Amino acid sequence: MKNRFFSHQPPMSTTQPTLPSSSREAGRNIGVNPPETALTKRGQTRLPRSLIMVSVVMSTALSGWNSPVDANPLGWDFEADGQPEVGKPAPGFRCSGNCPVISTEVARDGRASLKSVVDRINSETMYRTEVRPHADVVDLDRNRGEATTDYWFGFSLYVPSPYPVLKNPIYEIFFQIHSSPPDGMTAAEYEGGSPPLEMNVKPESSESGAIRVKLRAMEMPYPQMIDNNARLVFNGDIASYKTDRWIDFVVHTRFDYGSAGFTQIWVDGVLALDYKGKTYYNGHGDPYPKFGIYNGWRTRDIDEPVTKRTLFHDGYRIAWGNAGSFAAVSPGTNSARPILAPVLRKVN
Ligand SMILES: [Ca+2]
Repeated sequence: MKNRFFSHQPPMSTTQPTLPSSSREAGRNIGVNPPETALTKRGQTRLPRSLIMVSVVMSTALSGWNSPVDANPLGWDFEADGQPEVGKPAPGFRCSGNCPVISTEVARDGRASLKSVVDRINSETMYRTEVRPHADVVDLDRNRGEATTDYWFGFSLYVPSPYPVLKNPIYEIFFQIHSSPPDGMTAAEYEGGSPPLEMNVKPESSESGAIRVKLRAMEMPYPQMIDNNARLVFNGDIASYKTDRWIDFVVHTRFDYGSAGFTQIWVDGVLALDYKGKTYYNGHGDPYPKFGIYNGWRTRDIDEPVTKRTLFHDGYRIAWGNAGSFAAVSPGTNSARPILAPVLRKVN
């Protein structure tokens, strides 16, 4: 397992260049203004597998997410039998703050994506609209000294314009890996802090900006009692973005507070971050992934002309161990084949 990180073939040279540019563009455009004929054709070719997946989804949903379905990679395309439940939260997830909802305004694949809105004035929670997979669906593991599982996350992000620079700039997280309390400890007792991995949009105009990544780790024993800045092991802009287009991300990481850790991030198929070193908090519980939008608006009454932020996510995949690879989770790779509907990994 230790050698996997070094022995797998470089994704850039194996997957992305082999994608026909037309299929990539088709993936990007479908759902923005989907021609009826294209949709019909797509639906027909996908039908048999879709039916199988729907039956799996229905049986698992009805049984309370405890069906003995075991899948790796896990995937969500935010569709349901080609009939997205617009305005509803996505099945298989739990909301953190406000609920992101399924939308057909834009889609990376299929007809729908997940829309996350934070409205500082009108949202019930003014700073957070995120989802995380149910704990019995995704169960990540940290390195406890012998485990060396590495994880792959793939998703596509759409930043709609205008997405203006804030008068009072603040973090705007669209994907994060969060830590959890040490085994046996309640959330109330937990000295947690900022996420070990966070990915932000940092607007530089209403139509463009930077992808800012922060990685945090702590090697000393829990409780560390140091501030979030002291935990930073990486803090930088890894890529730029433009609004009104899908941006494909692949994150490959191993959660470790020592030398076995690493984090690689590809943006649109280009390796934009290749970090080696500690990636997690010693003594904390297992990590979990979240996405949506999480910013720092803590009061509704501030001098900030921008009152609302909207982001879209689609083509979300998680893979680990031997099933993990760039191709297994990359939205670009997946545009050529059906993405799994919500499935379960764990029994009990
Ligand atoms: Ca979709």
